[in-house]
Amino acid sequence: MIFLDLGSQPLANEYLNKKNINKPEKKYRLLVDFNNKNKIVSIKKKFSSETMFKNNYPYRSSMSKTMKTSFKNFANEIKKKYKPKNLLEIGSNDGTFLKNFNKKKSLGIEPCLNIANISRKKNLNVISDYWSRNLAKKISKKYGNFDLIYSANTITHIKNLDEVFKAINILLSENGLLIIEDPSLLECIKNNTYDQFYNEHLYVFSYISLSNILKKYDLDIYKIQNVKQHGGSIRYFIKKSYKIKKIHSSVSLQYSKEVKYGLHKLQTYKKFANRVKKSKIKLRKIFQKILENKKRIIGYGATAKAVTILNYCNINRKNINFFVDTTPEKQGKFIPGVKIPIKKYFKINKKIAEYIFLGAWNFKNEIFLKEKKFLKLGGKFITHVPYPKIIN
Ligand code: DWN
Ligand code: SAH
Repeated sequence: MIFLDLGSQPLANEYLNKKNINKPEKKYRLLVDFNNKNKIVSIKKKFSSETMFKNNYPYRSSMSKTMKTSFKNFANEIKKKYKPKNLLEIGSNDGTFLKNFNKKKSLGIEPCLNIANISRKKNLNVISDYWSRNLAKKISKKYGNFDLIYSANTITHIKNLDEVFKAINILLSENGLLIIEDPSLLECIKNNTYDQFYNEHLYVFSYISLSNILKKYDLDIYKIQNVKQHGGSIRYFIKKSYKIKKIHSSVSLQYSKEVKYGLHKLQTYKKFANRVKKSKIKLRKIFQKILENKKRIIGYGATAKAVTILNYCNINRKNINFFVDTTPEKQGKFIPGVKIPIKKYFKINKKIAEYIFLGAWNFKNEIFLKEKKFLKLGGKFITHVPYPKIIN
């Protein structure tokens, strides 16, 4: 049942350049669906990995200190607690997580060649291919099976989940541990972060929906960790069903939180959709007022998420003069759909703009620290999370 219509959207991460900015852009209707049987929340139009993840992918995990630190800390926790004899990461990107492990005992899967090559420069062992049973069989022949398989913000990007988990079962050792880390649907719905929905996020998992999916593959979640990354994510600790000794209390706690909030009911998503419509009206009003007062706004963090917001709320370069971003692959380009230019990051001061729109709201604390002078001198931030407001 479709519960949210976020309008006609371009593909996020398909940044425009001076050559193609006036050419027609590929667009699709961003419709969000709730399946009342398996409780999965997904976007209706599911693009293939090959369409979205090519050899010019513009996202690097290492562009935020928050993610570098969280991956480093979690890697240390894994080494200490589980002492895996080897480790496979699906969606290893630029190696920000993988580089914390012994290079001879770890392997990354990263289909985007430009990003995979950044990992290879760190002497990491990375295969540039899309996750599949064929690939798993090839890896199994060469490396055998894996004690620990980790995947963050990737499995929700892959259309065919049946293929994903059948391939994982080929490689996961008998007592192996699978850890999946993804944005929490509960946090997304509670905080009205509707920008978590875009073409790469084919799914946004809840414990309820992921546990329903895993049942078909004799895999069970035996522990949950709620973490702050990306506006609130969940780490699911998963083992082969018949190998589980004890289900951790964090699982029943997460289940009851999700049921209490109503993640198993269509009504909850209809209420969310109403809040999203109100959020759009309120955010537009904030921008309108600032412009009437002849103040200037720039954007901070040209995120994939921001593409949804800006195109849904029709906020373009009349409202935001430009975005700053630390990612080399995004600088000098334009945000898809709304065509707002993206500049190389520089320290913001009030001579440039009085307001900053938080595209990367999930890194608010890191950004406020970096721009504390701007705030101290009276600069203000605009955010839509959990509702549109000005932060000073
Ligand atoms: O799921 C995904 C997540 C992991 O990353 C992918 N589908 C694509 C991507 O989504 P996103 O673009 O919404 O992710 P981030 O991590 O919220 O993007 C942050 C952006 O902000 C990056 O382009 C880097 C930039 N940034 C910056 O310019 N200055 C970030 C920080 C912290 C900063 O200080
Ligand atoms: N794990 C990193 C990167 C997440 S971005 C982090 O959490 O920061 C999503 C990553 O998944 C990209 O690097 C993309 O290339 C990769 N990816 C997308 N589809 C994939 C597929 N079918 N198989 C393997 N990796 C894939």
